[in-house]
Amino acid sequence: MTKVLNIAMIGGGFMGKAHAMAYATMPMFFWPAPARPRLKTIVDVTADLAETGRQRYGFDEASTDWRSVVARDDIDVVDIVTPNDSHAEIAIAAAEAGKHIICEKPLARTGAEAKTMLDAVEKAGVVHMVAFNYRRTPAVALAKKFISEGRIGRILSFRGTYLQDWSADPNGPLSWRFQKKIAGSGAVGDIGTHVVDLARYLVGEIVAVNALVKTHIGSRPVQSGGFDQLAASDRSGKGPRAPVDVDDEMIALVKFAGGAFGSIEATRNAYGRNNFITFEIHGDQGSIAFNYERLAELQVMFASDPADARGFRTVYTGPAHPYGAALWPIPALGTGYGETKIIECHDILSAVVKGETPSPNFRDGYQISRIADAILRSGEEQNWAFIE
Ligand code: NAI
Ligand code: SOE
Repeated sequence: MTKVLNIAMIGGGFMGKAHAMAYATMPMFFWPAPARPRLKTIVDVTADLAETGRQRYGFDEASTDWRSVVARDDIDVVDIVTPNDSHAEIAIAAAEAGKHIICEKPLARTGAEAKTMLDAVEKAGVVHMVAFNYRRTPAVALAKKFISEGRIGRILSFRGTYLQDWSADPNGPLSWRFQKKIAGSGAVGDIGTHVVDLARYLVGEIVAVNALVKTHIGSRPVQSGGFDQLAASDRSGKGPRAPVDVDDEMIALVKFAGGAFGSIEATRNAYGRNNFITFEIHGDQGSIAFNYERLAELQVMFASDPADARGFRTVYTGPAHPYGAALWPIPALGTGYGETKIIECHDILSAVVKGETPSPNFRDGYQISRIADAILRSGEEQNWAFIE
């Protein structure tokens, strides 16, 4: 019989919805499922929000007290989908209570904070994952497969971007994502870390960075409480404004331990770009290119192709590719953001059942936070920053 794992979800905003959808649908895709998730309890800051989450996402119970929830004997997995400032406190308490943990990215606001979380999960011996889900896009996993098989040879360079435009309007609200005490940093931690995860996954460890980091919009209309209004409709700019104390944009040169080099860019102010996560990787035997805005496709070029047929070709991911057997039966039927979260849900529950350490885990999350720290430090000092 399929094992049942009881889930406690802390936070019911954007990611609460994405993770709840993944728990509900994962066994429809991955069957036999590693475990059947039971949506036991959802926690939010007010009784109204928690109850709305319960009804909307299908949890048994609602609560406003994450401390008592993570300590309960009948909870197996704690899913942390709150803003970044509460990840550490919740994760450490959950680890001390012996719960397995999936925590949204970035793992923490700083490398030092992430280290306290890593220490707690390792001490407790629980399974842990950080939710950098874009590496679970089938086309990205296919890029990893090609690189691991040596199909593009030795990696020479990586160019990665994450460009969005939801914060380009100076009258967009000052949500938690623009407040250092809550978010830790701006574009660097929020979206740059996704590219750092992809770079480490595909190419290897990053050992040094040299970055430009800037805040273009110095103040925004105050948004008091509530969850992040990423695309708020009220852009009148009326009402009091408060300072933005995080970065808007960064461009970094990066050096990899294996000798490759490259660049990483992140901004949420790039008009016309929505979820423009791209990478282009050049090897000495070929190249790979990916754009999340066309996420079912991988562009590949192999140097061994005949001279008269050289050039990038489009591979449409489907059943022949990573995770494909569990998804849809025909290539290019369409996969989306939801599928990355369904795959992520499968992989964390599978790791829990098998007692394995999945990737990316809190050690990866810690290392990524250290790299984010180094990017910010380099931006301030206008110099190379090294990650030992
Ligand atoms: P959100 O603002 O939409 O929702 C956050 C929710 O957490 C709200 O319902 C809020 O009331 C609740 N909350 C805040 N503090 C809480 C506490 N102490 N206890 C219980 N509930 C609490 O935020 P969103 O977009 O869902 O982001 C949450 C996390 O997910 C962040 O770390 C963010 O960086 C990450 N994220 C990851 C994405 C990905 O693609 N992997 C996409 C969007 C967000
Ligand atoms: C906002 O920039 C955001 O929701 C990020 O927080 C997520 O990590 C990203 O995947 C989508 O955009």
